[in-house]
Parts: sequence; structure tokens; C-alpha cells
Amino acid sequence: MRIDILSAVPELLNSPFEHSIMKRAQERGLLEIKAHSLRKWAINKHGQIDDYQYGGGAGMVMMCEPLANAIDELQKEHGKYDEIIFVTPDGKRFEQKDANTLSLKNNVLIICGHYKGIDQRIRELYVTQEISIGDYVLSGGELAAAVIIDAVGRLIPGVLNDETSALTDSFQDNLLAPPVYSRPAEFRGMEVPAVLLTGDPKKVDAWRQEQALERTKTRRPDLLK
Ligand code: 6GU
Repeated sequence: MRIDILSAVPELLNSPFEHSIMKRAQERGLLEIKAHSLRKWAINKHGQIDDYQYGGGAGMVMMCEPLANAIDELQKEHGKYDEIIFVTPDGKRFEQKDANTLSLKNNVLIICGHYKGIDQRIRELYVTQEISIGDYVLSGGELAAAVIIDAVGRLIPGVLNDETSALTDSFQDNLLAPPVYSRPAEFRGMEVPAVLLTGDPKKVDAWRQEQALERTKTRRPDLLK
């Protein structure tokens, strides 16, 4: 999977993909991530990519031409994108099932907005999905893009070593994950639940299922509807 990102501040995306699972995904050739500075397509030598909004009001808008020229050039170079995603707090809220769907695509572009967002005509002409990562406002789309790429990247087949581990994540079956324990068996007087020490996989599975259900009931009853 190839993911291009268009951003006014691509430096914000320097480190999130250079460690751990995202690093491994790229090393294995399963994921290619490239952040592009929108300033490369600025309308003048001052690097301008934003302008005042028609109708007045506070906040700048990211202009049509830099975005359109960037997208056209990138599509000429890498082929037509399967999805062109604009990350924005007024988009559809991102969920695990969206990560699952996106992990099957080959070629995706993510546009990060800043200021008051991007010119509406770019949204209508190019964007195929508008995604928000939650009901709060970030100062730009870059951290949201990093969240989406991390959630999607780890689902690409071959990225996780233990293929089953994505299947037991919270949300994959609309349940939160159960508690987990590691050594020692007793810590500050607190013991690991005895069932986990039985070596009986059926009992362990049943306990985990019950714990997952219990957690979901108390913390996220909305998931059970
Ligand atoms: Cl995608 N962008 C920004 N700027 N803020 C957000 C968001 C996105 N999702 C939630 N808040």
C-alpha cells in the first residue's frame, strides 16, 4: 500500500512512522508513506498556499490551485488514487471498520487541512472521503492523518507478526479487549487471575470473553446495541 500525504507542515509527520510497527511495515515493503509539502505547489515565490475567505471572517483557507496542482501531479506520477481523504473535524468519524476497509486499498492520498480548512471546490472535485478522528478540534490534520495511517498500516496483511493479534484488538468484534497480565504472578499482593495459570485454553478463552463483555457493558454500553 502506498500512502501520500499533502501537508503545509510535513515536518509534523517525520517521526510517527519511523518506529515500531510502522517502521517494520515499511522495511518489509508492505507500506510506503510519503509526506509532501504543499508549498512545493505554492502560487508564488512567497510560498503562498492560503488566502482570506470570501464573505469575510477570521481564518485563512487553503487555496484551490496548490491543492489541485499537487493532486494532478501526484496522480500523473503514481496513478489514480483509490481514495483521496480529507481529514477534518467535520468529516465522518473514523472507526475500526473504516481502518479495516482502508487497509485493503493500494494507493491513497491524505490531505491535511490547516487554518479554516480547504476550499470547498477541492472537496467536491477530488475528495472521496472526509474523515474526523473524534469530536474535538486539532490545530491541523497531520496528527489525525498519523492516527489513521497507524490504525490502517498495522492491518495490512504481513505487518503484524502474529496475524491473530489484530483480530483480538478492541473493537474488532465490537467488544473492548479483556485485561492482560504478565510476570510476576503476584505483584504488591495482587495476584494474576487463577484461570490464566491453568493452562486450559478453553477456560482462558471463556474468561477473556466474559471479561471483554463486562468491560464493554460498564465502559462502552453503546457498542453492545
Ligand atoms: Cl481530522 N482534523 C482536525 N484539525 N481536528 C480534528 C480532526 C481532524 N479530527 C478530530 N479533530
